[in-house]
Amino acid sequence: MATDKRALVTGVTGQDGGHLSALLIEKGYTVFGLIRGQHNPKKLAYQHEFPQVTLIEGDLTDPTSLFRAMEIADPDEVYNLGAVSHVGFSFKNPTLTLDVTGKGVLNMLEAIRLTGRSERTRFYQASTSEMFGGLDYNRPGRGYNEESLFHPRSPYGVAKLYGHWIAKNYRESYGMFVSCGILFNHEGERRGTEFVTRKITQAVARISLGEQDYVELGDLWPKRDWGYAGDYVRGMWQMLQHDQPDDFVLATGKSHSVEDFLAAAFGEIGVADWRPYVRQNPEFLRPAEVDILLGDASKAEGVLGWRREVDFDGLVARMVSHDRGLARSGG
Ligand code: GDR
Repeated sequence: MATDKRALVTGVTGQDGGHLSALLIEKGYTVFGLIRGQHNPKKLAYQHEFPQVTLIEGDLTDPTSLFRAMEIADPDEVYNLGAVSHVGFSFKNPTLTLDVTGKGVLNMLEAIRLTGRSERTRFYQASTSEMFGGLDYNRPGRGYNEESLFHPRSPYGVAKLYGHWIAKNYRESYGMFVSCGILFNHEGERRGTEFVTRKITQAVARISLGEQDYVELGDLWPKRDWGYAGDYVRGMWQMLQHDQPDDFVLATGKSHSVEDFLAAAFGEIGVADWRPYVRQNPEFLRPAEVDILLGDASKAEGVLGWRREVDFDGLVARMVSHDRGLARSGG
């Protein structure tokens, strides 16, 4: 598919950045990625996988670097995926989280506006189901949708809520094409091993080869609406191709506990009783927990025609199989 479009992706070396880079390259975009730090250990692997992408050194907390990135990339579309994105980490680094995950959105929007690109450049903001908080009083039976009440439960969720509202404010104040994807948890083989799903599938793979005895986790009862990241980046792209900027929930409409994920992942290696392989470590407990997340993606399905290809069982099978392959090859 030929296009002359140019895209700038922040958080390009993260899970979604990888999936989105592949999608945009396939669609013929000229892709630029913002990369942070004097020495970023992820840079080499990213460049090896995506040599077509031009990396620009910059940081969401440094507005001048974002102005520079705007001049170099001159993008039709900006996907703001960069963030401090680990909820547990955000409790230990709340100020950094605010600066990157919250104020970083404002810095990026200002870089678009003040370099005269408000009319041309479309902006995607990576909003999150963590803004809802999963509490009894605001938890709809059919799942959270775009109208649901927010009640974030972590410094990460609070910072993301600022990012969400400043993005909407720029849409309303300056008429910019700004769309927010309120994405529920999305996982896969590119997921960082600090997140619970990949931590489990990596451990299951190693346990199956006798290389690890058990995995240490926090609470096992929280429930999440887990989808496949590859399906979700297609939704991000669709949001920016739509004729109107808007907000959309992406979710599966099914919720599973961490225990359910453990059972499914150990099931993949023929282990019915996973309990002997799991220990609780208080280090992984959070000062406030989000109990249950369930999303209702009817709007994205109806308006954008968004569809998912991978379900919960398919997701777990895919991740375990990938991690077994990696473990066998010594990865
Ligand atoms: P989450 O994802 O906080 O939902 O945010 P995560 O995988 O970190 O946690 C999911 C649930 O598992 C529980 N848990 C553990 N979590 C981690 N990371 N490590 C453990 O050892 C562990 N044990 C139990 C957690 O307490 C939680 O209840 C993710 C991130 O990608 C966000 O950036 C994104 O916005 C949301 O998903 C949607």
